[in-house]
Amino acid sequence: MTLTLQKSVVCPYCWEGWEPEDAVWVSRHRDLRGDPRLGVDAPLRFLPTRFNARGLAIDARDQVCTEIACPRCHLALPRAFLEFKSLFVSIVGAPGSGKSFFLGAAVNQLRNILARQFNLSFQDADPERNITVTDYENALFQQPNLDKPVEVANLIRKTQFGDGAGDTFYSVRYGTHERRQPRPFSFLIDTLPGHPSTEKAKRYGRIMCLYDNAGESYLPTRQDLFAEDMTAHLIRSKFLLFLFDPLQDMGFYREVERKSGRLESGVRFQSAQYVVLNEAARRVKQLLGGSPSTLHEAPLLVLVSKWDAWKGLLPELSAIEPVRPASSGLHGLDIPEVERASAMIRDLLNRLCPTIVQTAESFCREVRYMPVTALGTSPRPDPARTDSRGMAAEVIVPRDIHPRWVTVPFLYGIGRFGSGLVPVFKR
Ligand SMILES: Nc1nc2c(ncn2[C@@H]2O[C@H](COP(=O)(O)OP(=O)(O)OP(=O)(O)O)[C@@H](O)[C@H]2O)c(=O)[nH]1
Ligand SMILES: [Mg+2]
Ligand SMILES: [Zn+2]
Repeated sequence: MTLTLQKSVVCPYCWEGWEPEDAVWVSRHRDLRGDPRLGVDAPLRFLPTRFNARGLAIDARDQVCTEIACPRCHLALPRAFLEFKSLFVSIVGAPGSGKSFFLGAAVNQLRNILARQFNLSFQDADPERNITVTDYENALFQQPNLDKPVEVANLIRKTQFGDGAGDTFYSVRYGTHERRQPRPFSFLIDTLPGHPSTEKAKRYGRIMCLYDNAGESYLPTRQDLFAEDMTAHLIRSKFLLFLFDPLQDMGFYREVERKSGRLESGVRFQSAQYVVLNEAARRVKQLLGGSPSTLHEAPLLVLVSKWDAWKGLLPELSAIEPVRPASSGLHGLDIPEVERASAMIRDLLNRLCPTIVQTAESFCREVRYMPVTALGTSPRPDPARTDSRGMAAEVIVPRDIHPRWVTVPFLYGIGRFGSGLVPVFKR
């Protein structure tokens, strides 16, 4: 099979654009070590002059190489990046807002519904890095005993800073200067036979790169030299996801409590969440160099998390995903339904925590609001177990986990920026 290469590749770590022929290769022979960017133990990167019959480069000690790397930052990347366009997506949210749970639930559901309803394959483009998400998925959906309550806080650990195998960044040296480059989770979304786009010669597939930071990276008070490096993906993203946790918002929480009585014990009020969104907006505007009043062009999807706990506030909002069968036998996203939900949630937020709406709408030109719940069922306190603060720990029965609307933000984004991969219904 002949490969069709992209005209230009954008590195998912440093965002430098380059042509596929400029890719450097990663040496295989164990004696070929030492790289100015990645350190003395990293395999040597080289521009090949010899290839084998399968087009794989041969290193200076005659070993056949399989890995390529970015010519600028020297980080290895899957070869699929040479063949498919990428689609960058940033996830922003305060610590504990539910980003990791959401990601685990969304990726798991995308694996199922994209094939079944949209004739698309959804595969790990970088399985090594994606292990973290796979672990989230396993925690949520592969518990050995479906009926034994599990402590929610132990299901998925807090996202850490770090540069181990499954961790969030790489350290790269540019002369005397060190940078931290975030490692996205990456997924190859491609058409399966029967998808309307496969009839055309062009390649429609996309590599979706998801950047998930620890919530702390967005706190303006954090004295982190690298926070800006770690969040520079914001300006590359086609769309931005902001996870807003209504249970960490005093005004919203009080309303939930008023409507549904006592809530879970795990609630923590941290600093106001608009601060996190504001900090993301400030960095985007600073990096793009425009005036602070210019609105950013990428759509912002404000995802109001933990819907299971606040669904009583908007009983008319349907838990059924806004996905409808189309005449082609495939499914499409029902945009009017998404807009209707967005308008309802905007009204609710405007009433209970208007600073979120104001901050979002002074950041991006287009803002949509969506409900999401990774669990679908609210955890309950188990008096027999105590958490680290000595309170009754929150537990959930694995069989009761039913995520809602978690794929909608991705279907919406892929529908808009994935050139025909996901059909949409308009009014
Ligand atoms: N009720 C409810 N609680 C949830 C849901 N998703 C997450 N939580 C709770 O929120 C906590 C934090 O969720 P995480 O996904 O770890 O939050 P995060 O945004 O990744 O946090 P950092 O890694 O600290 O940035 C979890 O321990 C759960 O207790 C949900 O869908 N419903
Ligand atoms: Mg996390
Ligand atoms: Zn690079």
